[in-house]
Amino acid sequence: MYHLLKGLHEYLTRKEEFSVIIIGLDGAGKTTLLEKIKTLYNETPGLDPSKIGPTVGQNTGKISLPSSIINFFDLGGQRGIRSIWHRYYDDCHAVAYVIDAQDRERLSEGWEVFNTVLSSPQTLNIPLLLLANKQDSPSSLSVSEIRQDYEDWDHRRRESARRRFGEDADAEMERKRERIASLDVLGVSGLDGAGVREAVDWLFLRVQNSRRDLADR
Ligand SMILES: Nc1nc2c(ncn2[C@@H]2O[C@H](COP(=O)(O)OP(=O)(O)OP(=O)(O)O)[C@@H](O)[C@H]2O)c(=O)[nH]1
Ligand SMILES: [Mg+2]
Repeated sequence: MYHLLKGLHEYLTRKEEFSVIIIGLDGAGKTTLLEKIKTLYNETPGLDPSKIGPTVGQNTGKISLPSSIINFFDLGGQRGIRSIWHRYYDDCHAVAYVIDAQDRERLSEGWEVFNTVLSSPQTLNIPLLLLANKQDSPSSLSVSEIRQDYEDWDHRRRESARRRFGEDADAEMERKRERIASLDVLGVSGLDGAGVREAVDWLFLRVQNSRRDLADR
């Protein structure tokens, strides 16, 4: 009887698990952000920023929310490591793309890489959040400036594609444009934690909703 009740209790209180990948250029602040998430949500604090070096491979972190568990995979952003990102797309429930809002010189590189993520068919139906990191820094671009910079970059890219290849009326391009128009951008600081809870809430709500949408199909 005890085992039966224990099993029933475990079944009823079982939490759904979701996986979220954190990607973006090297130095964007992904690991610092993940460690801050651990500090905010877990009893054991994450690493101090001074102890964090460039990621070769991946870091993981698990947080427990009242009804769910989220497993984060922070993937190294150096050029040579980016080629492994796509291996995670099929099994993740959401993507957080981190941009360094302070590093104006690398914004275009960040958008180029972001564009390849958006262009991957595997990410098409997965919730995607753009995080404008390092908002603690006075020289960082704000959320609206980051969005504007991305839209300007995307406009230039489409114009140059049109000049080279003619009209870009294909459905693929149209879907990407819709996705960009509805893209959510949140400002965060992995260093001081500003906006981090809002970003986790966003991810949690979106993975729950997309799970429900799939169940309704
Ligand atoms: N001012 C400021 N600096 C930050 C913030 N987050 C990270 N940094 C700094 O940015 C640098 C890179 O941070 P990481 O977290 O190692 O960056 P990463 O994206 O994990 O880099 P890779 O592992 O190489 O892909 C470090 O010097 C961090 O202290 C932030 O929110 N604000
Ligand atoms: Mg890292």
